Amino acid sequence: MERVCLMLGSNLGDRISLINKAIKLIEENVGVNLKTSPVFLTAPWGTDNSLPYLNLALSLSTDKNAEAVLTQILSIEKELGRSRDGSLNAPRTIDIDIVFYGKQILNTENLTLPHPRMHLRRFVLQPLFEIEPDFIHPVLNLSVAELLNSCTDNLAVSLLEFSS
Ligand code: PH2
Ligand code: MG
Ligand code: MG
Repeated sequence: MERVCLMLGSNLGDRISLINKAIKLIEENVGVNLKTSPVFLTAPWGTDNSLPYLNLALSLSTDKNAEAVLTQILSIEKELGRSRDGSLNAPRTIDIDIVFYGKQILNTENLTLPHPRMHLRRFVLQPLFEIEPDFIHPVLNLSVAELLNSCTDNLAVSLLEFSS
């Protein structure tokens, strides 16, 4: 069994319902859900003219390898109406990214582990900090708490009230 940390994001459609549906499908198809972060309302990173996101982090225990997890999450994204026609940071109903797969370091055409931009993004680090503050980034050798402390991304990240 391996620990896998996922980042969920949505900035199109009924964001909270899409995120809840994604969590359910992840629990059914990826692994045992160990920890779920609160939902955060976050300013769009990497593009000025996009819509605000909801973001949330999950920590799971899985018996699937990283490629198999990726296959499952791509299929869940598709089921929840994710289109990949748009530009790189185009609005999306749901985006599910693998942030960490245990301590695995990987660089293939389909998958880079840990997620190559996670340490540059407060919208990833803040939710992840809520559930895995002591997890050590296997390349940077810093904990999530340390990465958050030294993160220079100042885009707004705030707790969404009344979320589960
Ligand atoms: N995802 C992106 C690009 N920008 N910004 C926020 N706030 N949240 C995201 O999930 C996000 C983003 C590409 O996947
Ligand atoms: Mg993403
Ligand atoms: Mg993605």
